[in-house]
Amino acid sequence: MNQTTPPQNLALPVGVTLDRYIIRKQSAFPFATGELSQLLRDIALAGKIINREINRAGLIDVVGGFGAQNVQGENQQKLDVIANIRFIRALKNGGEVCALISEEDEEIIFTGNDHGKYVVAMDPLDGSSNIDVNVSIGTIFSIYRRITPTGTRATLDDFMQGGRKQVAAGYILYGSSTMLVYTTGHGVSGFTYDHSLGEFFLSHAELTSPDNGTIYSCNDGNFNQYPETVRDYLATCRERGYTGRYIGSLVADFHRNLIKGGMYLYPPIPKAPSGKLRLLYECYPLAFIAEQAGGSACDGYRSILDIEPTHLHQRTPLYIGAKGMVEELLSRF
Ligand code: AHM
Ligand code: MG
Repeated sequence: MNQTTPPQNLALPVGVTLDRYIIRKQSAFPFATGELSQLLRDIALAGKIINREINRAGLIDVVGGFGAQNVQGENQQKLDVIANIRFIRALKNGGEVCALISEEDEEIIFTGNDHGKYVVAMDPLDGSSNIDVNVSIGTIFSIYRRITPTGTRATLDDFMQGGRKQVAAGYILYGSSTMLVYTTGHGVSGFTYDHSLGEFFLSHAELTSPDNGTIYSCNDGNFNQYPETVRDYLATCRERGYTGRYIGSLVADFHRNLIKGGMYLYPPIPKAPSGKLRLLYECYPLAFIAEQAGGSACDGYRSILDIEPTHLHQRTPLYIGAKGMVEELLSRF
């Protein structure tokens, strides 16, 4: 190799820390005051803390049911509660967020920072049924600039702006490695956590979804209850010899499909007639990322981002992933 020419990958930003990357990209943010940058860094910090708790989950008595139920009537795991507390604390301390909503809390949580310009919708620990079996789980977040005047108390309207008004969205995947993936509407970037250094490093400078794929991800146990259109589509997938992969952690299933090419499906079923997943803090943020990566997300009729929100914990059917797969399914409805 020519000694004076650096290897090509050294010329790329891959390997830069998340903090440095966010600061460098700040000028591309819609409101480049530095507050959104700080907010993203606060979320990353909370993610590191949760990552530590998850890694210790087998060692200390944090695994298992907490006894309480969340607003959807599901048993909360202890780590759900811990993750919720960690995120709320990080966002309160940060000062950029005036209010947030969480899957774990029925009502809006006010941070006390009425001068904060942003509101956040989050699922602090998704895929919680996988916690106590050491399977990948994730955090999902969505950020809006508030529409109510700063200095006043945030209201429901700040959260009801619709998916297209998100200024940033992302997820943290606690998997075989921990990754933070986010978008501010200028493509999708992925960062991998280095435990020994305590830093997220840019590992996926520009995440793009393959145009098409051969992986379908859904709960096969619900197959007979799916709408006929979905059953027909899945039958076609099987005839074509596609691969079925389902972890049961939305972030992990979405992430795999984003890298490899596939579609995640959670159709309406009798026990969840509007679908299971929540629009504001599960579907909107992942749909924003999917579209930014060149993929697609719909509820069977329209883009997820075009669904009008009506309440904080609203649910929707979700079909998300490679554009070609989502479009083929959509064409059958
Ligand atoms: P949760 O928010 O209670 O963890 O539920 C969401 C999860 C998703 O991560 C996952 O894809 C889905 O629920 C699995 O549901 P099911 O067990 O019905 O297949
Ligand atoms: Mg969830």
